[in-house]
Amino acid sequence: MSDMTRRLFGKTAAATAALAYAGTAVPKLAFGKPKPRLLPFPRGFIWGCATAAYQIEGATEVDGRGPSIWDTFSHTQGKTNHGDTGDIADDSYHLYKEDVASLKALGVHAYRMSISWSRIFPEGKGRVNPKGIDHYKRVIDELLAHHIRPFITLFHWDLPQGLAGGWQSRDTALAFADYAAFVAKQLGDRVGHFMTTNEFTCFTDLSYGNGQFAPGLKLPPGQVNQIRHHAILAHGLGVQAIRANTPQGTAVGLAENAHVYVPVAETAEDIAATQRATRDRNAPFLTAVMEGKYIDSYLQQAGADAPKVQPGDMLAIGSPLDFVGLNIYTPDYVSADQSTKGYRVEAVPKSYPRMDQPWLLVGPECMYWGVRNVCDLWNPKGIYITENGCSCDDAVTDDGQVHDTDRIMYLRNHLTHLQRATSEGYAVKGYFHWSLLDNFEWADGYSKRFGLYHVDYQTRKRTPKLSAYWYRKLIEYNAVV
Ligand code: GBH
Repeated sequence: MSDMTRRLFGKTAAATAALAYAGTAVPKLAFGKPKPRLLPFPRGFIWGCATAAYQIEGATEVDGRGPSIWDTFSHTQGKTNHGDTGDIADDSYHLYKEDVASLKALGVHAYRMSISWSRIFPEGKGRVNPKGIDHYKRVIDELLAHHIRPFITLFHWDLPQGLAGGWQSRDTALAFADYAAFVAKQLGDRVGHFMTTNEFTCFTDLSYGNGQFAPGLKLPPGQVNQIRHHAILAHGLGVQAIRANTPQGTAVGLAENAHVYVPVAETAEDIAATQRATRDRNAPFLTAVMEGKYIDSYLQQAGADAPKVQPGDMLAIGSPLDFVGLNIYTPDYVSADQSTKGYRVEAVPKSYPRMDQPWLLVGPECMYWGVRNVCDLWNPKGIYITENGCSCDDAVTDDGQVHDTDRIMYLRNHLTHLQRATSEGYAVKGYFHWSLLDNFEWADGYSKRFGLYHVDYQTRKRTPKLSAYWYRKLIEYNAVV
């Protein structure tokens, strides 16, 4: 034991270690071999992986699929890195059985996937393409045959190109409800969990406000607020449509990348400030969905740019949910202050650690606080982490393996903080890793890799990374390992 250790702990190293174990019953394996020290998750916790249709499927012109705005956008010069498109992607449309085998090898209980709207309704509304829905029945049956539960997202950004005006048009929300009703009716016998939409801000603000995502428009704030309103209206009408067309007990929710606020210090003041920030900064989306209204601070700030709301809209938007899906990647730090808002969101210093993306700030406490803030504010029936993961500079080395110890570091830390949330009794029921396999990372094309499986884009060969091994062990132990 070093002098430093003695000074810090005033005990022998052995005593310090014993203290760390105190109160932790060391679980035994069936054969009496002691398990390593574990941070256990509740029994029945659901472990899964997530993907989205346009990012993995390819086969964009197969079996009658209609074009989506992401086909148009990715084929427009200068919109994606290297001009990459989703034309082939991981070719999961054809290789779905291999993907299910990969899921099986991980031992996951569930798979979150999305449906391509324009495979089902090639023009977005009207004519149905039976081959589209048949494809998803096959994929889902393959999952069920391997005892993997499908969690279905109806909309993950690939809006049918045929819908005039896209999300600028209120009609798109109505078309979404019709699409949701049809899919729910077709798949409701096989699917226990539906999510309406994925990440409002990405297909509204980033798509119509700053032009980074399809359709790549830069509209003024008033129009963007109206688009946001159409998006959450689509969600609300979608919830009603799914409920009306599925058996009792079908769980309906959404997947939202709410801003997550972490208190600078875990004091009562800073914790209260994170709650205020959570409610305030998520006002156009999650707050509106959870409360069925636009809160005053949002309306005041928007002024004349506030969305035009029709009678009945807010009732639909506030439709009760069975679960809230949170896509959590990064934190923002908040402290209490004397302003009228009562909180301050701290600026991010240049030296803040990140994964292989400028926006991917590493702050594993976001898992705990993301769950806690949402529970403390709105007490939803359940929460799923519908996405969490990171991009790393992964490569297959000479030994044929991908040694992504950085992803394991990220995962172990994030899941440790998620475990804190479950151990304190917050109603988190499952976790979906983003992503099962490397895929089309939107405007970043294929340059950013998020998978537990590496994909070779010449051959479409999938190779499990070291993190896949780690995730398999986590699931086996149902504990952070
Ligand atoms: C999720 O978005 C998506 O649901 C998923 O499809 C995606 O593949 C995954 O995460 C990984 O990115 O370039 O600085 O303007 C996560 C939220 C919102 C994070 C858009 C990146 C762009 C930031 N994303 N954001 S920036």
